[in-house]
This record gives sequence, C-alpha cells and structure tokens, in this order.
Amino acid sequence: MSEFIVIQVGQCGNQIGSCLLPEILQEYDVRTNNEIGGKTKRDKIDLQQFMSSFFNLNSKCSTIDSLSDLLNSNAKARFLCIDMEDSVVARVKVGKYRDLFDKKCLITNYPGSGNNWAEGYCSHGPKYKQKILKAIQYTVEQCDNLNGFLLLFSMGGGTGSGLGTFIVKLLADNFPTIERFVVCVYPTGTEDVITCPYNMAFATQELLSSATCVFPVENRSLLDITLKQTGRYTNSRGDLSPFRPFEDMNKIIVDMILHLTSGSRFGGKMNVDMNEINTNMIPFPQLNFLSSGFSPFKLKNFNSTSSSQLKNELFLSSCSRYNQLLKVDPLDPRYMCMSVTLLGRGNYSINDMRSYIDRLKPKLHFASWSTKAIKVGLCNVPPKGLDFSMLTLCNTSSISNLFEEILSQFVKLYQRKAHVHHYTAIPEFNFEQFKECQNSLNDIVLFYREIEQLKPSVLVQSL
Ligand SMILES: Nc1nc2c(ncn2[C@@H]2O[C@H](COP(=O)(O)OP(=O)(O)OP(=O)(O)O)[C@@H](O)[C@H]2O)c(=O)[nH]1
Ligand SMILES: [Mg+2]
Repeated sequence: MSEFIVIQVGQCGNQIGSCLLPEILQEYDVRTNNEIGGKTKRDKIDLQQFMSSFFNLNSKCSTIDSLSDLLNSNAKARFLCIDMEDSVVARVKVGKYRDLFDKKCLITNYPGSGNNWAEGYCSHGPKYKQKILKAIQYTVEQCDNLNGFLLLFSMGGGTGSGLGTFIVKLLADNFPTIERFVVCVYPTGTEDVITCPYNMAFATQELLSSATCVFPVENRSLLDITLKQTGRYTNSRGDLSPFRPFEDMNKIIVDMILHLTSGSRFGGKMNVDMNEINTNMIPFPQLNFLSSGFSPFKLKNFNSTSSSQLKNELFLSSCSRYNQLLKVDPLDPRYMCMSVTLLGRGNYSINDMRSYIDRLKPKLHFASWSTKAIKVGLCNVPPKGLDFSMLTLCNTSSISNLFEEILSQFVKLYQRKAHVHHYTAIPEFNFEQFKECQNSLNDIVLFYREIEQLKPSVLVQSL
C-alpha cells in the first residue's frame, strides 16, 4: 500500500489535521470511543491491512479493533504537527490521540508568526530547518512505500503560508522524487487578517514553483456549502452569524482528502494512485492548481430512491459549481479545460464511468491538444457511512480568477505600501520580493489567458 506523511502547519493546518486523524481511523473501522461490543464491519474486506498508509504499525499486532489496540501496539500516526505558537498543538499533546503522535514530530514555538509570511518563511524557516528536516527524515526512514507528502495549511496567516511553503521548498530540495501534495485554505469570506493579501500572494508564488499538485479550497465556498447543507449559522434574518463553523468546513476538506487518497490506500481494479493524478492532470509544471468538486457532503443525510439514480446525482453534482471547494465553474464555456479526473468510490462499474465520460465531454471545453483528457479511477471501498461518492478534479483555466483576485488585493495594499514595513523588518526578506511576486502572479494569469487563445503549435513554441 502507498504511504503518506501528513505535515500540518499553523492553526488552520493543525485544526484540519485534528479532524483528519479520527476520520481516518473510522475509515479503517477502528473504534475510537469506549463502546463495548464487536465492531460493525462495512463488508468482508479486512480494511486494516490498508492502515499502513497513514500509520507505522507494529507487525506483531494482529488485530486492531479499537484505539486502545492501536495504542497498545505502539503504532504511530505518520503526522507532523508544526506551529509557531503552541495552543493548537498543545491540544493535540493532551488529546485522546496524543500517544499516536511521535513526540519528535510535534514542533512548536512562541508566539507565532504574527500573520506575516516573511516571518514564517524567512525567519522561522531557516531557524527550524534542521529540526523539521530531522523529524521528516526520521518519519521517511520508517516508510516502505512512501507515495507522497500531504501538506495542510492556510494561506492567510504567517505560519501556514510562510513556514508551510518553506517546508514545501525544503521537501522539493531534499526529497525531489517524492510528490508534494498541498491542500491549502484561502480564507476568502472569513478574512480576519489585514495582511492576508500579501501572505496569500507570496505563498501562492511558492506553491506554483515547489508543489507537485495543489488542491486549493476557499473558505467562502466551504461556508456556502455548510450553510446550504445544514441551514445553521444564520440568524432569524438569514444573516451569516459571526461564528465561523470551521469544524463543519474542515470536515468537508477531510472528506475530500480521504476520497482523493482512497485509490492509493485501498486495492481495486481501476484504482488511481496519487502519482497518476500528477502525471495525468498537470500538463506543465506551473499549471499545478486543481479544482475539486465533491459529492455527497456528509453534513446532511443523502437519500435517493435507487442506487443508479443516486450515482447519477453524485456525478452531476460533483461537476457543478455549487459543489466545488473553490469558486470555479468547470463547465463555464469561457474557460479551457486541460484535464479531468473522475474518481468514484463504491460499487461503480466501468460502464457507469463510460457513460459519465460521454456526458461530460460535450460540456467541457478542452484544450485542442488534449481533447481526450479524462482519467477515471474506481475504488470499491466506499466512505464510512455511505454507499458511493464521487470526486471530480479539473485543471481548468478558470482557476486563474483566483490568482487575479489575489493579485488585485495585493496591488491595493502595495500601491500605498501599506504594511510593507512589517515584511522589510525581517532581515532575510528583500524588498524586491514584492515586485517579483507581483510579476510572477501576473505571468501565471497571462499564461492561462494564452492557453485559452493559442493554437497548440504556437503554445509549444512559447514554452
Ligand atoms: N477552513 C478553515 N480556515 C481557518 C481555520 N483556522 C483559521 N482559518 C483561516 O485561516 C486564516 C489564518 O490562518 P491561521 O492558520 O490562523 O494562521 P497561522 O498559519 O497559524 O499563522 P500565524 O497565526 O499568523 O502565525 C484566517 O483568516 C482564518 O479565517 C480552520 O480551522 N479552518
Ligand atoms: Mg497561528
């Protein structure tokens, strides 16, 4: 089985990671509460043979029914928790799963990176480089089939955006052959950080060059989905409550991650490994941001009369703009689609997938050099509590709208040189980096526009 190392950075990254770990245990039918009695297995497959994807297991332990079995066998989760303040990781240290973490892999400081990308990247990065590298090296040495690093962080604060992207670069330099998958949160719609436009811009620039595949999510999309699914978080006038339902929002991200990695974690005739996603979905290294549409969301019960109707509904909604984890519409005719992957979990047949491809093809506007660029994957183990789910990944030029928006927010602050002094106060930060960042975001937007317009032969020459 393919193995992953999860690296969670900053408050948001650690909060998502804290939601991910119990959900992973549920996927493997490991009881995490004190209920007595046998576990209810989803089917006859022994799911625990696949646990090594996220855990270093003790080979002497034969059955793992519960969290206590796991702890008694001295198993460790392959998770690194890194934050430059200690409140979130402190909760991990005293929480129910504390003994699943290797103490070497919990790295904290005080008091944080002050919402400043430069502090995270230029100051904490070099200072903690050796310690972080040692923890990663130690974790890598205990893997047999390492497939990739999975990084989780927010792009809005200082630690996740700064130290998080520093670590992505560190991995690219030290483990160039291992994939670097990044699930990053753009805090659009929940911005509470004034310097967020700078942090998002610097961090985006880094990910465009150092990550293998980026799965961006936007808080405003997660909020919309959460509201629609639960109907909670509004007051009687329908206004959005000031309380941000991060728990539910993070759950959506976690379900997407579990689905995304399912093909690497479980067997299956047509399962897609994460490294195949990279090969099939990224036509040029700098076009490495993918949109993800997912269905169903587990926030509310999903009922349908027959399973073929249900499967059909899941397929349609995973392509719709309302189910994307960021504000893109993969079917919008103004944009160019470079590649698509449809990943089904549950009892899908190859014929089901063929019919989806036939229906999707006329709706998508493919680049002329890749008219057949639809990859399919099937994982026959459904998510816990469901019969089916569908994830649609798309490399679409409409993602350039995200870069344009970041750029415009960046320029608004930068043309007044507002807050610039916080960044230039970091000795290792160079003032020129502002201009470079602006230029490289401009370049990537132009590159997408070029792709929308150029004929393939001209495009090849321009690269
Ligand atoms: N979806 C989601 N967004 C979050 C969560 N926590 C924080 N955010 C958003 O992420 C942005 C800030 O990121 P943080 O992760 O708090 O910052 P940090 O990486 O710890 O960096 P510093 O605190 O500046 O050192 C905020 O604008 C929040 O809206 C979370 O658990 N889930
Ligand atoms: Mg923080």
